[in-house]
Amino acid sequence: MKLLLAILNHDDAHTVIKKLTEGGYPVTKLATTGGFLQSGNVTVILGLEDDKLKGALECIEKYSNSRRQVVPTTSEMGLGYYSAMPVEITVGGATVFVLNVEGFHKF
Ligand code: 2BA
Repeated sequence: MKLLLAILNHDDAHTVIKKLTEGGYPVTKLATTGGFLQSGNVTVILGLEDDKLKGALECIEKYSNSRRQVVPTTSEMGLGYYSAMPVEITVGGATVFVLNVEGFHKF
């Protein structure tokens, strides 16, 4: 059995979760915050039998989009002056971790 942790872009999360649920994959949704952008994203947890892993990954990949985003940074110009330098970064699609599960219980 595997535990899948997928960090999704907030804008994709609704569709990804809907498609996973329709596909018969059990999903728990967590509201999370990215450390770098300090903005909201969504993490989903799925406990899956090994033969379901591939299908779940394909579904997440299909409905997660990467985006270019401009973020402000500041740099020191000398003499105490600072300049705001926007930089463009690529965020997502999805960041996915797959873990082996040692035990699974429902009490
Ligand atoms: P954030 O930490 O808010 O990062 C958002 C995006 O900012 C990242 O997109 C990446 O393109 C950029 N970024 C992050 N750290 C950076 C840095 N030190 N310098 C320059 N750019 C940087 P993604 O890589 O697609 O990550 C999206 C979100 O997934 C992250 O949000 C974070 O919440 C999570 N994440 C990504 N990699 C992770 C990891 N190895 N462990 C835990 N969470 C991770």
